[in-house]
Amino acid sequence: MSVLFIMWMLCTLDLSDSAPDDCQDEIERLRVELRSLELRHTKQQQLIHRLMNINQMDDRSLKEGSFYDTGDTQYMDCAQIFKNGSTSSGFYMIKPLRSPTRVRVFCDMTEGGGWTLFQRRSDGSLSFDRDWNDYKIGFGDMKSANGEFWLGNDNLHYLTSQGDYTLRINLEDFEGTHRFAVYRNFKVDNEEKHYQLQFGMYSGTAGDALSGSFHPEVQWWASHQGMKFSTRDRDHDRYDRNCAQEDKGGWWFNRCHSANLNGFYHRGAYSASTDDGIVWYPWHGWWYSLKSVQMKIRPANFEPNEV
Ligand SMILES: [Ca+2]
Repeated sequence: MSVLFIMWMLCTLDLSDSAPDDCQDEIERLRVELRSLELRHTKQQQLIHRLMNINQMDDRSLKEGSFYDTGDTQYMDCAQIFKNGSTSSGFYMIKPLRSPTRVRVFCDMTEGGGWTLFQRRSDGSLSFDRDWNDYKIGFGDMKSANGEFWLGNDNLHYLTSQGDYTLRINLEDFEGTHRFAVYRNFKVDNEEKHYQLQFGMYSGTAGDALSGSFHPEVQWWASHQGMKFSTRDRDHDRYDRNCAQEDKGGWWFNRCHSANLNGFYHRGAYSASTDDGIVWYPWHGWWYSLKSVQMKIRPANFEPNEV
């Protein structure tokens, strides 16, 4: 506007080199240019608003986690859903063969796809220091894409009793390093057998905490092979006191553990009266609590689709 004003002043005072008509033409040209600039500015502002809205929507859907309705078709696990062509990670309904009801689960379609996630730790927002019934039926956030939860021991039994399953555990520390552990032949027995744990051969980068094979001398008390599930109110461990109470979570305790993935969320190196953190001993020892954990299963005979 100031340029237009100066031009108008010069034209009025007739001090410019240009003739008055040229002067008016120049003012008109500048006016048109100014209008066009204002229009472009408005359009850019609208575009910025639209982009900001799209980003907010992305944040919302990421936070809430997407639910995929597969209709009346009954799938026994996430591997079947993946094979049927649904390859996006998110929440689905499944019905394991022996389950009396349908179950909402998070299907992790990364790392080859078809993984049914049964445990997640991500930020310490949820307490895992819970009783037998909570662990039996499951608890936690089954809506957020990164929510913390335990799918439930009954569901774990229904899932793993319908075939040969592979367990994959993904771990991350507070330095941003990722490690994993894979166990073949993962099986969880029923409630009458106190959800007894069985697993086969280990492979991975995190070390074999579950069998305690990292140290033959501690294996007799640190291995989780064949252990029954314990909670603070149901002690089935091999310790004269109560591991679940001391280590603040339900787990297949021995006397007590070399892995405590349902432990207290301490955030990295910690000191406490017991090793109650989110522990994976062969990687960070008993006195380091991990940042994030995912435990998931997939049929052993699953073959990822070739892309
Ligand atoms: Ca005990």
